[in-house]
Amino acid sequence: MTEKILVIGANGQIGTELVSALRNIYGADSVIASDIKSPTYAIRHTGPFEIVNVLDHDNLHHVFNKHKPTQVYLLAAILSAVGEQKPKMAWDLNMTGLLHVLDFAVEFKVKKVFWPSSIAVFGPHSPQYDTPQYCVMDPNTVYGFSKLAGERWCEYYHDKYGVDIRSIRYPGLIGWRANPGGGTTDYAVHIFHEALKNNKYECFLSANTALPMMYMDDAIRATIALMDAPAENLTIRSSYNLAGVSFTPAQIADEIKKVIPGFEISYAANDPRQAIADSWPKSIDDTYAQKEWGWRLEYDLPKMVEDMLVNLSKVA
Ligand code: AKB
Repeated sequence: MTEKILVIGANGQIGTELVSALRNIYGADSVIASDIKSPTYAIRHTGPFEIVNVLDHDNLHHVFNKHKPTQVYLLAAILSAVGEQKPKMAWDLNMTGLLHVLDFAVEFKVKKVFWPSSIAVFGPHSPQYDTPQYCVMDPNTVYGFSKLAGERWCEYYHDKYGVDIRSIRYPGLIGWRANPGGGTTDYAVHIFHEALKNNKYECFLSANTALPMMYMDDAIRATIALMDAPAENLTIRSSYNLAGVSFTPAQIADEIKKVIPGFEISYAANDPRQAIADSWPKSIDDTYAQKEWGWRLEYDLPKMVEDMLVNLSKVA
């Protein structure tokens, strides 16, 4: 059967890269990119695009009806930092958008659905190091508890209605092709842009704030690997932990200095994103992803820093 893949929220940090990876695998015409805004340059020139508002039930229904997708990736979301400024809007987008897609997945018999969760589902009472798949979860950001509630809905639709939903708790994602939009881990992308442009960066997190991160190439590979995994191997229909690589702002700055010796980092005090970062795990245990769908990380910190600087300096 030919695949028809609908990517909702295609203009964002993950969507930009995922659409091009999926178009390489399935062919341009099989991947319908969609977003509430006009397409980015890359997406516009490589295949079909639909304007979609996930909160608009009829508009989204029309797009499902028109394309009859076999797979859907729902990436539209408000992230942690912006979510704290617009809590009701974040809850609405992150929840209502998901419920619309889950309902249409049932109605249109979509074969597989992907929905991203996050390390933000953990909270101050979760174990901070090697945070396990199953543990206390008391997220204290709207983004975090919208993702945790979303995970519960995903598992519910799988168990009650047979929706083949797959999900990853992404760490902070770092890539050079697209910018992040409104997260707590965004510093780890901005730092590269500023290092190349100005040789210095003022970080909004403190020097020793460790967070789990992942290079975008690994994140895209993980996403497609999970979607390709045989359904019978997957025991988790909420969302899989993914460890990535954990580091602090001081550690990434030291790694950048190896390539750009004059680079300087300073730290801004009293940024509200510090409290969010402090409530999240410092490292993650992803044993289930390794065992159930063969996950292996490729990019450690030095390899990621080198690849970011090489590629960003070509496009900057
Ligand atoms: C954020 O910082 O909000 C996101 C995330 C970790 O989910 N990058």
